[in-house]
Amino acid sequence: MTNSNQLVGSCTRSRELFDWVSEMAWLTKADRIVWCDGSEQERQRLTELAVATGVLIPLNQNKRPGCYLHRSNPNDVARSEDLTFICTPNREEAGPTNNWMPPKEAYRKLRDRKLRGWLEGSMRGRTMYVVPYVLGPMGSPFARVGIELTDSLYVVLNMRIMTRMGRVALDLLGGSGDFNRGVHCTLDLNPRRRLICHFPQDNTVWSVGSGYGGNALLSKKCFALRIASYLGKKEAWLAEHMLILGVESPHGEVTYVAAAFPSACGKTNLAMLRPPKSLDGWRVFTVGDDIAWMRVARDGTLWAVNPEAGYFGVAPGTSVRSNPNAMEMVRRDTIFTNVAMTPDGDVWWEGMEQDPVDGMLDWQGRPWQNGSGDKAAHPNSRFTAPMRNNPALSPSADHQQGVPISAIIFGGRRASTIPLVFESFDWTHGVYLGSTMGSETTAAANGKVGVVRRDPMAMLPFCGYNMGDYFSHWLAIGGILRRPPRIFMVNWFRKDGDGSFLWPGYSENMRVLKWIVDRARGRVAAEETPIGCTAGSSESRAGTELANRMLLIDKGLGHHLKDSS
Ligand code: OXD
Ligand code: MN
Repeated sequence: MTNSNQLVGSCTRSRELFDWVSEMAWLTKADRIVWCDGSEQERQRLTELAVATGVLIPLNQNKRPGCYLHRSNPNDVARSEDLTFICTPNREEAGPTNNWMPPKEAYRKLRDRKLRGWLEGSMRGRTMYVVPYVLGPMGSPFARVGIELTDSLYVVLNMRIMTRMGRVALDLLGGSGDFNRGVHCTLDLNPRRRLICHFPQDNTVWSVGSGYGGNALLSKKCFALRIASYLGKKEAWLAEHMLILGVESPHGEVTYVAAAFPSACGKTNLAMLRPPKSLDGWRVFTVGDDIAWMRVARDGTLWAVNPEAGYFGVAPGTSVRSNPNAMEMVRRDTIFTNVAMTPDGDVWWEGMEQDPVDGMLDWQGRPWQNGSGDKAAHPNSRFTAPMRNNPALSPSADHQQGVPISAIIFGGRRASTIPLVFESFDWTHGVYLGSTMGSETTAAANGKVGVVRRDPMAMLPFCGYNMGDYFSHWLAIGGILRRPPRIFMVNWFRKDGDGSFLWPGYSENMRVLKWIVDRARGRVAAEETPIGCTAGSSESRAGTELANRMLLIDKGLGHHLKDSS
């Protein structure tokens, strides 16, 4: 039974927040309510509890200080797109690409006492954590407050890394009632009682039956993309599934680029890219690796912030060659999910480019035999790491106004048809390219992997309203941009007749970025073709020669490329 005294210690000045937490505590019958303050003592206390209850397994603290392993329920390893709903008053608002449920029906299913709603009494014997968080840099006009109520310690500890979490959020909220209301309960992790419901009109998300990141860290896909895209449409801004990076030239000039790729198609790697030696003097800095909130400034330029404070990256395929900065980043303060464990308490995954050692445990904690054909790490195993540990973090990552965007890239995973890079003729054509984009599915979502599907702007699973209105919104934003970023399309994943990747990818993508930056700054000419503007023939010849050379040097690279995150 909830003790209302426990709510008194909440330190919120928001009556609406207090009342809402009380209402949810009453509905779920949580035994205890813990308001998270984001302090270091709290981290230690909750981590100890997570270890004591088997939620986290400590890794070798000499090798990986502050690092832990979590093994999820094997039925709960990826986003559940089929169980994700947009609950708007009418179907039209959710549009043809979203699952739709009327809000009344969703609320009834989850909370109606007579119908034994799934949340009714769902936290009996459990603790309800109140997780206040801020999306966007502190002090930024972009910043928004969310509150996630959850029964999962794993979620709390991940939210600490992924967002600016704790007292800072309550301070920012003050007495206001303007916050995203997120309710999360793992129930019994039964896929038949799993639902992720979004109520854009109520700025609310209710997610039950899953502990997986994209379903359960409500700040991420639920608030920062689905709900935020709806708010962006109402308030004339964009919430996008995009990384943000800064490219610094040898002369110290920095150009910011945002890039949309579907899940597990290389956003984290591109955002953290270390250029090859042959492009000495060029550097890449990460502003964000997954989500961009973008606004048109008074002077008609586009500015972006990363709403998050950490990265929830795909582990397989991450190596010293593919992403040296990520390998350095995950040496400390990282929660690994569903990777393999070595006998000395370190982590391992396919594509790490280190030989597996004897005596490893696979992602489910079972002894793993090299050569058995089974994956040691789950293909969608993840690391959750704070952005401050990224050696390539941009000094502007916490900038209140964000960074000015000069170029936007759209990219899918396509074995054929789409060339390495080309530029749209203008904003409208760029919107057309983004909206017709296709990509092969990956392990980031449940379902078949490797099937080409349309994934407009990499937002198919994340647009919180009608996709047709979303395209109109992009066109309308183009109408108020006085200096629109140039829009490009890329494809790192094209294969030859033998099934080998044609482009080496990873650090060599710097060559493509350089061309994009040079185009955005009006420094190089391009050839107009029916599909758009392409690199002049000398550049493309050089690119093809380079790709061929790389393939000869390392025919085996294609194998690793498949797992890029
Ligand atoms: C992610 C995803 O986790 O897109 O970022 O699935
Ligand atoms: Mn993503």
